[in-house]
Amino acid sequence: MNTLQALIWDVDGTLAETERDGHRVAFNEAFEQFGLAWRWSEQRYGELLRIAGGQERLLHDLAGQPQAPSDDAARAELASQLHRLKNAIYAEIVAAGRIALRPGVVELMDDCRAAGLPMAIATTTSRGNVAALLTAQIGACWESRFACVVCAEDAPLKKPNPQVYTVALQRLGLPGSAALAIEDSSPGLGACVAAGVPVVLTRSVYFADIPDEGALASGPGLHSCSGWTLRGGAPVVTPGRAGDSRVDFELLSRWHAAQSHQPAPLSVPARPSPPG
Ligand code: XBP
Ligand code: MG
Repeated sequence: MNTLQALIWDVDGTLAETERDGHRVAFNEAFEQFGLAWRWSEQRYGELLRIAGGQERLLHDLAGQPQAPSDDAARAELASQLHRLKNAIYAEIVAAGRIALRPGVVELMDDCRAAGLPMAIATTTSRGNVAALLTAQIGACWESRFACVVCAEDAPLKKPNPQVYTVALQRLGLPGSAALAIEDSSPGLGACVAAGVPVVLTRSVYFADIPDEGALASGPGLHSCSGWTLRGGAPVVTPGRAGDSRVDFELLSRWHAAQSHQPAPLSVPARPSPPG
């Protein structure tokens, strides 16, 4: 049997709902400080989230903004400056404790610690942003909870490219099949599938309706087993277990073990086309 040997966490959307009230608000504040006239609405930001990576997202949008410089190099420089400022503002927002971890996250982290299961982080965002969020939510020694923390600086090819997961697996010294990832988005799902890491989808606000093709299981959050579906239609919970209990270490281990008995099923989900 293929035993679960590590749990790999995505950050934005999975550990916390950071996008709408964190990154988006910080981007808009950066536009304002730069004297730029446009702002990203909640809906527009949702469309732009199909592009992973804040700077890449910004560059994509700038290409269609009449006010932005027409020269490529000047646009790239503006994107870089705006992104730096956005990250500083974002760090202030999360350091102030304005964005909480999603329900069930801390409990599952505690389960893993109690069970001696190594945890890792694999994210498209920067180390500074992760540190700001987790220092505020877990404490100054947050990093000691993780066997490795792989961020944009370590893996510049953004999800759905599998790089961030292949680097995490290298550092963990594990094949993908021995780990389990928790993700919230289409790019995240695509990265896991391409890296051969079984993945559980905890749907976030901006990715509430995405297809779960390639995911081992998908559901609304770790705080409860209700609303979850398992690949192949297997029962989510085992007999004798309360249906409203949370998604805990034992349940994840069972799901992971069950999928390792199934024939290799994963197909790469179609990559959504960039927003117009
Ligand atoms: C989600 C992302 C990130 C954030 C913004 O990352 O795509 O780009 O939206 O962060 P995750 P940056 O892999 O954690 O879901 O501006 O630092 O890129
Ligand atoms: Mg995410």
